[in-house]
Amino acid sequence: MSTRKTIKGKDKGPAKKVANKVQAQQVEARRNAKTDPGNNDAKINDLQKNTEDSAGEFLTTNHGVRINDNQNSLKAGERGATLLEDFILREKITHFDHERIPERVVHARGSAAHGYFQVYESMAQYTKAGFLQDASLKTPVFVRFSTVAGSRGSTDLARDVRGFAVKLYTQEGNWDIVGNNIPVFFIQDAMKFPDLVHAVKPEPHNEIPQAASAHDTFWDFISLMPESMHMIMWVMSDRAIPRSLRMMEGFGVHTFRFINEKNKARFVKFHWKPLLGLHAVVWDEAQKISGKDPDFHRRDLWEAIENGDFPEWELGVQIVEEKDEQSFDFDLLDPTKIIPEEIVPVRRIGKLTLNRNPDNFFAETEQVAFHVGNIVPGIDFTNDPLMQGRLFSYTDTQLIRLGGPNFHEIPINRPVAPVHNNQRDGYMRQTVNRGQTSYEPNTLRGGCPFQAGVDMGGFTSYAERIDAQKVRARSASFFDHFSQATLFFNSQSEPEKGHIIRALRFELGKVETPAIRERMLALLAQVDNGLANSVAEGLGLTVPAKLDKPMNMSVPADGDPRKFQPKRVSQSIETSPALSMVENPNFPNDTIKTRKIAVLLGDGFDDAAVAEMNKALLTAGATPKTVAPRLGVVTGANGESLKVDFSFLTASSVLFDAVYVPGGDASIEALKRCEGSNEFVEEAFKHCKAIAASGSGVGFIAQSLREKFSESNTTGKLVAAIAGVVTGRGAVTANFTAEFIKAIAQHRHWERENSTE
Ligand code: HDE
Repeated sequence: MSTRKTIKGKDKGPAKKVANKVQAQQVEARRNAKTDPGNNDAKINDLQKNTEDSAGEFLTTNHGVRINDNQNSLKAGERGATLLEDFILREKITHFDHERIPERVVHARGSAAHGYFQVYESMAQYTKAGFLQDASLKTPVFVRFSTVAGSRGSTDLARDVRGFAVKLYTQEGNWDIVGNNIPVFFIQDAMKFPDLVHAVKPEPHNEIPQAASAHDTFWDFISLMPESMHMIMWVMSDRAIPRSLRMMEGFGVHTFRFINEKNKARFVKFHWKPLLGLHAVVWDEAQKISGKDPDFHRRDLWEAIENGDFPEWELGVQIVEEKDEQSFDFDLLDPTKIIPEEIVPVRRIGKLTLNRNPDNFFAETEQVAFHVGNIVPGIDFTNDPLMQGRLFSYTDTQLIRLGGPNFHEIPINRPVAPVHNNQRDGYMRQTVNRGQTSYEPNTLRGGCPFQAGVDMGGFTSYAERIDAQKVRARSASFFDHFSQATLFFNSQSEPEKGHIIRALRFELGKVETPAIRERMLALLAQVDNGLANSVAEGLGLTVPAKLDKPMNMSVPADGDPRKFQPKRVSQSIETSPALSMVENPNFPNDTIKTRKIAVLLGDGFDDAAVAEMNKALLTAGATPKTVAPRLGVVTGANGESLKVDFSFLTASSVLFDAVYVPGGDASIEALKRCEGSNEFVEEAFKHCKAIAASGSGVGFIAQSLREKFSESNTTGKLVAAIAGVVTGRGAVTANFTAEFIKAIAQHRHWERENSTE
C-alpha cells in the first residue's frame, strides 16, 4: 500500500486547497466553454488520455518524485559548487536543453484549431468515403494554417501563400487535405521543389531576408521558370495578404479522384469557401501590422474561437467525369492550372467548423504531421507529377522533424480509427504490442491482424490503366504557361490590378540584379502588356522590345530549348469573376461579423451616440473596442462609464477594420491633444476603411483628413460624398448606424485609393 499522502490529505494548507480547486474549476470551465456541445468528441476524448493540467497537483520530477525546493540547486555549502548528484537540477536542465525540434523546412510558421466536418447530404453517388455518406455524422478535424517561407517566429503578414492543411479523423482512418489558399502552384514537377524553396528562403550567405520573396534569388529562379507565371499573379495579388485566416479560401490544388462503391472513378478538385467572405489587407498595412502585431493572424484565430465566433468553411467539389479528362484547354494533371468555376461549378457539399483552440501549441500545432498520402477508401490520387513527389516527401520530413518512425503515435496524429499491424519498435515507441507474432501470415496468432476485404473497408488503389515507357519528361500538354495567368489578371477589378502592379514594383524593386528585372518584365509582357509596362514604369525601365527567342528557361542538358517553349492554347473564357476578391459572386460582402471597430473617445464623450452605435455593431456581430488617450475608464458627458480597451500607444488603426469617432466636445478636445489620434483616422482613410463620425466627431475627422475631406461639404448630410465615410451632425440614428455597417461590410473603399498616392 502506498504511504504517500494524497493531495486531499492533511498535508495541504486550506488556502492552497481552495486555490487548487478554483484552478481546476477554471480549467474545466474553459474546456467546456471551448467545446461546442454538438461536437463529435471522438478526438477530444482521445486527446484527453494524454492531457495534463496540474490542477491541484504537487510539483514532481519526471519520475514522479515530489519536489521540495524548486528554487535552489544542491551545493557543497551555501556558497559552494553545485553537486553532480543533484538529479533534480540535472533532469530539469537536460530536458530544457532538448526542448526544441527542427522547424518545418517549409510552412514553419503556423496556427491551428480543432473542429469538425459535416456533410450536407450523402455523396455515395461519387465516393464511398464513409464520412461523406451520413449527414448526421460529425468528423473531428484539426486544421493548421501557415505561411511558407518564414521561420517559426516570423510575421503572419508576410506576402506569401498560406498553407491550409486539414486532418480529418474519419472512422476509416485519417484523411489529410494538405492544401493552400491559392489553387495553383509555382512548379509542375516535384523535381523543382527544393530549387524553388532554396530560391525563396533567406539567401544562404547572409540569411536575409526573413519571410519575404522580395530578393534576388527568388526572382532569379522565377524569371527562368515561365510555368510559375500563373502562380505569380496569385501571390502578387491581395490573396497573399489575407485580413484573417478565417477569411480566405482553401484549395486542394491537385486533381484527386473520388471512387464510389461500384469502383467508378471521377476527377475531383477540393475547395474551402469561407462563410465570413474573402478579405485582404493592403500592403502598407501588412508591413505595419508586422511590426505592431506580428501574431495578428494567430491572435485573430485564437480570439475568434475563444469568443465563440467559430470560423466556418464549406467544402466545395468540382467533379469531372473520366471521359471528359481531355476536354479542357489545359491538362487536369497540371498543378499550375485551375478548372474555372464558370466551366465546372463548385458544388458545396458540407461544412467545416473550427470550435476549439489547442491546449498546447507544441503538442498539437507543432507536432501535427500532415501527409497528402493519408487517404481513405473512396479517395485516390492522380498522376499530377507535383503530387506524386509530395507522396514521398511528407513521411520523410516527419522522420527527421519528429525524430523517428513512431510520429503517428503522437496524440494529435493518431487516428480515432483503431490501428493494428506488425510494425514494431523504433525510437519512442508508445504502443505495447502483446503477443508472440509480429509478422503475417501467421498461424500462432490465428492470422491476426487480418487483411480486410473491400467489403470490410479494405483500401484498394484505383486500377488506372497505364501503358507507358519509362521516361524523364514533361508532357507537352503542360506547356501553356501564360493563358491562365492572363485569365487571372483580366478577371481582377481595376484596384486589384493596381495592387498586383504595385506588388511587382515592390518585389522587383528590391531585386538588385538588373538582368533579373528585365527577364521578369519579358515574362510579364507574355501575361499582359499593360501590366508589364506599368511595372516597368515603376522600375524606371522599359519592357525589352525583343524577347529572347527561344525564351530563357531551364531545360534538360540535352534538351533543345525550342522544344520547350511555352505555347498558348486558346481559352474558352476571357474572364472568371470567381478569381477576383472584389467582384467574386461567391462572396457578396454582406456581413460584418467578427469585424473589429475602433471607437475613439475621451472623457466627456456623447454617451447616447456611443450606446446606439455599440448596440448596432454588436447586433450585427462586430466587436467595438474603445481607444482612448489613456487606459482605465472613460466617463461620458452624461456620466456613463466605459472600460478603455486600448490607448493610442497600444493600438493602431491597422489592427482594426473601421473607425468611429463619436461627438462630445470634451472628448474631442482630449483626442485632439493626444498624439496618434489624427494619424489613426488618417491611416484608416489611407487604407480605404469605413470611417464614421457623429456630432463634433465630424470636425475631428475633418482635421485628421485635412484637404481630403471638407467639413462644410458634409454639414447636415448623413453620408459624406467620400466613399466609406459616414458623418452626421445630429443624434446617432438607426439610419446612420446602418450606413456605417454597410460601409464596413464593403470592407474597403478602393475609390479612395488613388487620392492617397
Ligand atoms: Fe508541401 N511540404 N510540398 N506543398 N506543404 C510540407 O511537410 C512538399 C506543396 C503544404 O501545416 C512539408 O510536414 C513537396 C503544394 C502545406 O504542417 C514537406 C512539394 C502544396 C504544408 C513538404 C510540396 C503544399 C506543407 C514540410 C512539391 C499545396 C504544411 C513540413 C512536390 C497543395 C503542413 C511538412 C502543416 C508542408 C513538401 C508542394 C502544401 C517538406 C516536396 C503544391 C499546407 O514535406
